[in-house]
Amino acid sequence: MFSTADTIVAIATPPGRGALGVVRLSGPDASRIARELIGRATPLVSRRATFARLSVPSPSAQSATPRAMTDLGDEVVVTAFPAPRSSTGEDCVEISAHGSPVVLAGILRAAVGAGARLAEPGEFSLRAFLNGKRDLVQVEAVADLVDAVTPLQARAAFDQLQGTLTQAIVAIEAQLFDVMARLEASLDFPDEGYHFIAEDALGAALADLLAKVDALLSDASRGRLVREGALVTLVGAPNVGKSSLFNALVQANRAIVTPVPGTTRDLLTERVDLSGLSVSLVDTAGLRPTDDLVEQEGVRRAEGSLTVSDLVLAVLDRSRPLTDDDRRMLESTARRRRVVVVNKIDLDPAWDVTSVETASTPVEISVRSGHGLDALIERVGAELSGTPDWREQTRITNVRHVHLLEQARASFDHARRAVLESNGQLPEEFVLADLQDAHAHLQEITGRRTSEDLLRHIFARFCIGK
Ligand SMILES: Nc1nc2c(ncn2[C@@H]2O[C@H](COP(=O)(O)OP(=O)(O)OP(=O)(O)O)[C@@H](O)[C@H]2O)c(=O)[nH]1
Ligand SMILES: [Mg+2]
Repeated sequence: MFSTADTIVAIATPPGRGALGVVRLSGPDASRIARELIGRATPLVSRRATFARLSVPSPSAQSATPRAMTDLGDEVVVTAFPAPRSSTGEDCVEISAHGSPVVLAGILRAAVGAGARLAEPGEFSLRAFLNGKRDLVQVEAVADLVDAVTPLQARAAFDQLQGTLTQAIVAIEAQLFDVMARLEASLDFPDEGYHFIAEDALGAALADLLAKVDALLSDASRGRLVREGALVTLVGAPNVGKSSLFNALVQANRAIVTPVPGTTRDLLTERVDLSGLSVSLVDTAGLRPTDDLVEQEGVRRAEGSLTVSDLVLAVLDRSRPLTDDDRRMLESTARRRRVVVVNKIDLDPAWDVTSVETASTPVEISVRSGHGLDALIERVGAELSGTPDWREQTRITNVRHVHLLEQARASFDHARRAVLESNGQLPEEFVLADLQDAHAHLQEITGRRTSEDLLRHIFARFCIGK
């Protein structure tokens, strides 16, 4: 996987037909191969789009048929990006053809015939990383940007691509490096008995490093939520309007809505962008004791979904008196992360919302009039992220990064405790060892220290052509 001596080729655009399709070549022979495909003798002009006619042999061309008859042709635009100013840091050529799968496959085949090798998933990004064009955080951000399904996800990924996380980590590293250098100097000249860093200065430096790591980690849960989304389940007694709310939030007439209690029997799941958060929303059967076998199974599934979800929307109907089913539902969801939703406020109230004891204020809505739905979406975001500012910039979203930062934090904490408990006998060697550990974890985030296994794991989730 890690050979970079050869020239790789892949279709960079999604499978299927389209107005345009792009084939990308990277490696020492990229230019020569591209010129063979368009029958050009002179070198391609660097970074200039060149119109050309493509002629590649069709796969079905038999020696009996005159070749020209079955050749695949197209009008293409070829652009060469010589090393090192290219996305991979190697010689790259992009061929924009019309988005015909037959033509694109023909270009691939012809490129392989001319000496290129089909790229593995993520191999272009891997080369960019190995050639120092991007660090690991940035190549992971490219993958996240491509995979983003909400604008907020795309923005968080783009920020990381621009280096927000990398800069934060580089700043921590620079400070850490200074402390490590002083400790090393103290250890190198033990006879003089001179300490290049005083105990209290060391304690303060470590406290500062910890604070910086904590600041990064503090938006990690929000970042993870932005990147990975959440599971939100609608529960409630029959007929309170769960399916109506589900339809309103997914903005489609997905679930059956009727005045008959017990309409929904099965779980219904839809992915929805709730103000930037990617939420898998689940509609469930109304919770009530029943002899109906089908409904029993529906209730069982509803309870199952409730236990695995990140947030529960506990729906009540204000237009009819609360029932035992409502109370049981409130009871069974009380210890979960939940928002109590009071529906049908367009009708006359049958009970007072303040009479129900809930940890946080219920959100009053009417699905029929649309009243309160925006407020509900805000609450879902705030409740899931634990902050009303969940749209703020998130510097860290990836679990791998969070995990490594937590390890770095543990090493800093260990070092600081050793300093605090030293009583004038500073264990410089141990503190230095802890700081070296922390440094190693930080370097693993940006990829300055990586194992082949880790790289294999990261790039395996990329698609071909990336
Ligand atoms: N007036 C009024 N009626 C509503 C509102 N929301 C839902 N309804 C009505 O309430 C009835 C039940 O709605 P559903 O969405 O099917 O309720 P549900 O909770 O999914 O019911 P089950 O699937 O049986 O558990 C339907 O007749 C809806 O039109 C609302 O905000 N105002
Ligand atoms: Mg329903």
